[in-house]
Amino acid sequence: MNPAVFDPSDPTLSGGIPGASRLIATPPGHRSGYVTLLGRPNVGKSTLLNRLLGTKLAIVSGKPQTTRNRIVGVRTEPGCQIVFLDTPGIHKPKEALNRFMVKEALGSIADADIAVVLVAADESIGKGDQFVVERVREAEIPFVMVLNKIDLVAPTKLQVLWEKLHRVGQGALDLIALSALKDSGVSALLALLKAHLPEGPMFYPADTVTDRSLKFLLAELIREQVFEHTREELPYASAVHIAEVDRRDGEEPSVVKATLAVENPSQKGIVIGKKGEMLKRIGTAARREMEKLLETKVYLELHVEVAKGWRRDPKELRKLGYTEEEI
Ligand SMILES: Nc1nc2c(ncn2[C@@H]2O[C@H](COP(=O)(O)OP(=O)(O)OP(=O)(O)O)[C@@H](O)[C@H]2O)c(=O)[nH]1
Ligand SMILES: [Mg+2]
Repeated sequence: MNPAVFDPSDPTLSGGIPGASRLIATPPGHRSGYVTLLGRPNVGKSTLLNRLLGTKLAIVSGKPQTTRNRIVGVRTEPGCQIVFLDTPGIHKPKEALNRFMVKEALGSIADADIAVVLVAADESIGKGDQFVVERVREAEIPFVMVLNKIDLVAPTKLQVLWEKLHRVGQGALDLIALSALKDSGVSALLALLKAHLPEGPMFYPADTVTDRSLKFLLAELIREQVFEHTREELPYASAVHIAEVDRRDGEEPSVVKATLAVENPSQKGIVIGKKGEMLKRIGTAARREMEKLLETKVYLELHVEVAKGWRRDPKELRKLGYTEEEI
């Protein structure tokens, strides 16, 4: 499915809490609200967001700290609109980029009607998870504990995890075990959220899926392939900027001009690869994903540049879109 993308020039939607300033007429009894998806890195927040929306909106990878920004995903059905917030994994931040990421995640709590705290069944439930629950409790918002990735563990281990989750998640509305990847238990979570949402209006038009710009979504598709194809520091030292999109209909290819920024010349060498092979692999895979999103052929121009130490430099961070104004 090709998600309808938020159009910043649309007068029905404007800054602050996205869309909240101009409300769309809705019938009595309509329910709505903001639901933030929180948890440590790699627990499956973005996978769950995509499942809840029935479309690929957020990028996913097997490596932690994939998501860097808060991403709104809107689910509209008769009588109900849920505005989900996918968030970066909460971790101990070292660089300015990581501080931005954690702020994005923790900041979402204040905007939420309900928080969903995810933990992964293939990892032990520990201090990091406890930290997330404590932040939610502090904010005094209702929360649901989700044990994700249950497809990865034996039933006996599940029992032990479940008991631990009960202790860690004291005060939760409910606990739900699910597999976002295998789409098992996700409808139970949805039903629970709907039951606890307050009555309220639609915040977004029914066909809106996200508040994120097309440029943002396209940049993320390149970053996803960098995470997929490179190792060690490179995924974390990479950022993508889309300079230009010329979107076409029908047979003509859309043109996307993008820059992949890395932190130093040696990373540039690796990401380009021998005879440009690595960059070609990243570009080809990203282009295929872009073609699904745009529903046209895509011509992708992808350049690599060095933005020295960008993760530590607030000015560079802003240039690459890691700024609170972008929310
Ligand atoms: N087996 C299994 N894998 C899952 C499940 N949910 C997510 N994953 C995998 O877990 C990895 C991380 O998923 P993401 O959705 O990127 O996790 P995240 O919490 O958004 O990660 P960050 O953005 O880094 O915080 C990916 O390889 C997913 O395919 C699940 O239910 N079962
Ligand atoms: Mg994510």
